[in-house]
Amino acid sequence: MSSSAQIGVTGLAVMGRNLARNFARNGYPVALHNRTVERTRTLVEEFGHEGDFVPAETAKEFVEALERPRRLVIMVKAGDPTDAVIQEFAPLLERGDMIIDGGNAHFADTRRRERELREQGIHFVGAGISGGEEGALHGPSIMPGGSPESYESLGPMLEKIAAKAADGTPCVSHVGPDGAGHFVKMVHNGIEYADMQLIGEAYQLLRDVAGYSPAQIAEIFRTWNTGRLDSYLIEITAEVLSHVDAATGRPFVDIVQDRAEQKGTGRWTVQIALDLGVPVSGIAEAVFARSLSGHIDLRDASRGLAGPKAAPLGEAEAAAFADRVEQALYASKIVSYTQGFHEIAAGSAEYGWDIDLGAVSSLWRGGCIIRAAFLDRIRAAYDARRDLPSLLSDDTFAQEIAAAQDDWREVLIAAVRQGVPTPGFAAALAYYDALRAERLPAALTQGQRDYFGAHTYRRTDREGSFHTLWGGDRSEVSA
Ligand code: NBP
Repeated sequence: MSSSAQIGVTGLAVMGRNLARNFARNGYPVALHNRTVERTRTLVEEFGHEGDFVPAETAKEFVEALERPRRLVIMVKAGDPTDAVIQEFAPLLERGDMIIDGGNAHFADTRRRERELREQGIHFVGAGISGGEEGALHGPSIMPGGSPESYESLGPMLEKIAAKAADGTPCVSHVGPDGAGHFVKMVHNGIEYADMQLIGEAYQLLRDVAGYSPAQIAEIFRTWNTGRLDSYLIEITAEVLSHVDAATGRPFVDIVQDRAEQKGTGRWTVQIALDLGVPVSGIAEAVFARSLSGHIDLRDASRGLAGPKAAPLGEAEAAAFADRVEQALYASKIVSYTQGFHEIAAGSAEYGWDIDLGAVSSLWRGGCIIRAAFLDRIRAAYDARRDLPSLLSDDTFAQEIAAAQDDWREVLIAAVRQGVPTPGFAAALAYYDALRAERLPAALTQGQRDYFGAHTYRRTDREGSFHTLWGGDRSEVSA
């Protein structure tokens, strides 16, 4: 077999197959491999005409088909299958070759794999890929980690197959060393959870407080999609809400069971945020909201609990309320992204990745699920000040929230009055109010901790740690 392929893909289920086709359609000869050979054969039979494919049935044939340094993309199920594939291929590779893992790996696994392979002189690139099967075929958002050297070799190819933002920039760039790419992909998914939860809350408010039908709400979302909320998720929300079930003639949204599912990455975002001490309360509420929706027995047992008796708004008030919901949604979205970028900054500091947050926002402008016009503004905020402490410190965002906050609060008041659960909106506002507060009750918490556990506290007026003798004469001692 000739060493003719510029890149190889092993793992040819939906994602790998489409990614391989994407490389081939862009003029790169692609070696193909899959554990079950049938998938390789089917791909060549169905799409062989799309480009230059080099099918291989064994690992050895596959590796031999690749030009050097070899670029080998793994698109298999994350976890043990990825380790199994690495163990199969690594002994066949040479120093300078590259293994690119495009699966949804946990960044800690990517760090481990990168370290182990580096010892053998092999570059391991953990690349977060977002956009599902359509993205893989037509242009995903790609978040590669690994060594800068590997990006020099891979970058031009990835830039060719990646989605392009509206200004033509490819949605790919080197995120940072070892697990940085998969970390950023993980936070992307956490933000995606939060975006979806906030949209869900907006829908529920428009339905239960304003009294709109799903079709009317679809129109409202279509209007919002022409403004600052312009995004893929708002666009598809309108499509889903306007869809009518053919079997029953009812709105599609009413015939779908209200139990949301989740994969690992949203949960990981929250778990890692807890480890890093980053308050991603909006993302956490989104994960918990999906979890709550799935506790059917608990929900069945609780349906009869008392709720408020408020009536929906009248027609005249409903339109004004919809405008307020738009403000609340936008302000809450700014907070979700603020929290997500805080987590990336914290991960970057913890692991020494030096991630450019503005560049990350650019990566998400096309191809991925959270693509949105809004990301250009985040880019502008970080371009204006690379060490921005938080998106809320950016003048433009701060001014927008200032303009939105009265409506944001009114929407939450209405939600509470009507008994509509809005954990995402509420968490976002609480985060905002907590950050801008002059004083937090953490002072009281410290007093309690000192009382029951002699945990000590710091004073506002002097340096040092102190303890009050609560069980004695309540005098203060230096600790
Ligand atoms: P799956 O996650 O369903 O994995 C199926 C592939 O893994 C098949 O090629 C299968 O080979 C291979 N595989 C398994 Br399972 N165990 C293996 C083993 N021990 N050794 C070798 N190969 C093994 O595929 P997918 O949905 O295309 O996703 C691929 C990756 O991309 C995953 O990590 C996923 O999380 C990630 N991702 C998916 C999406 C999406 O929208 N689906 C989006 C972004 C990222 P076989 O054919 O022989 O069974």
